[in-house]
Amino acid sequence: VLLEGSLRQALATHAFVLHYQPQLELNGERLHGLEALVRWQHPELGLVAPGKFIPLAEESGLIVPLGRWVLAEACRQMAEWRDAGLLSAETMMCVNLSTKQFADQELLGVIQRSLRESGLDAGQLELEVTESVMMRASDQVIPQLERLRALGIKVALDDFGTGYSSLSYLKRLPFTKLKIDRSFVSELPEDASDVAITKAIIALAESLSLDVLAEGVETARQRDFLRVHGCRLAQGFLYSRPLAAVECERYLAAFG
Ligand code: G
Ligand code: G
Ligand code: NA
Ligand code: MN
Repeated sequence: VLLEGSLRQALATHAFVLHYQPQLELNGERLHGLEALVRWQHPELGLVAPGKFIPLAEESGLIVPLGRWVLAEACRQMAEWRDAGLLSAETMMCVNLSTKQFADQELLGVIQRSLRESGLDAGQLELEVTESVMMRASDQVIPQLERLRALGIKVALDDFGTGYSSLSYLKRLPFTKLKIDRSFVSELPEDASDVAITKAIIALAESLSLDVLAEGVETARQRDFLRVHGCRLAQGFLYSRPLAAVECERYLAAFG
């Protein structure tokens, strides 16, 4: 079992790595961005997926120092690839933030330091939050999001449609992108409800002037459906699984 002690030790021994999953424009298939996804290089278990340790990291509060490392490493890597000419200054680096990190008073300072130390432009950083963040949308979250937006950082609402959010939050919170959860994408275009829900989310994004990305795109039929219905961006195994840094470098080099 994965225990808090070993998680703490993993942080101290730098046993975490980031993988990167490409996000593409559906029209023309240009690279839009990379989503950073953390893995744990466990001495016995090998590469451990975040689903196995992020919940524990959240419960124990270790998500805060782990999240700081993720932010610093993602920014550092992105600036390195930019300087090597492997991607443009418009390509986004997308980093997942858990709700607990939003309660961290130092979050803004941590992000600013990651940008300053890496030399990455704030406009190239996007934070992904889930709808659970909006449950706390009262006092802390809105000002926190507004400060991030004021720095030029983008904020995506992840796994959209699966949480307990009210649509009124979309009006009040300064998001820049909706990510359509992959549970709505997996049975496109056969499932009539998923078709209706996906079209509705795309229309909602458009009318609120938000960018929109479909997650979990695995087939050409899903891609074609999304493209025809005006979804701008996609991410999924059809394009690429999440890649280790060295693999991602090769992917970027081949992309041109
Ligand atoms: O890579 P994988 O599909 O196993 O990721 C599962 C989930 O783990 C992702 O959907 C994401 O929400 C979460 N996750 C991955 N990396 C991070 C991270 O760096 N920070 C946080 N808070 N969550 C992450
Ligand atoms: O939304 P979140 O950040 O939690 O999801 C990212 C996770 O989804 C990653 O762990 C990644 O491995 C997984 N993922 C990415 N693309 C696909 C896909 O096309 N199909 C499936 N089933 N999972 C995917
Ligand atoms: Na995400
Ligand atoms: Mn997601």
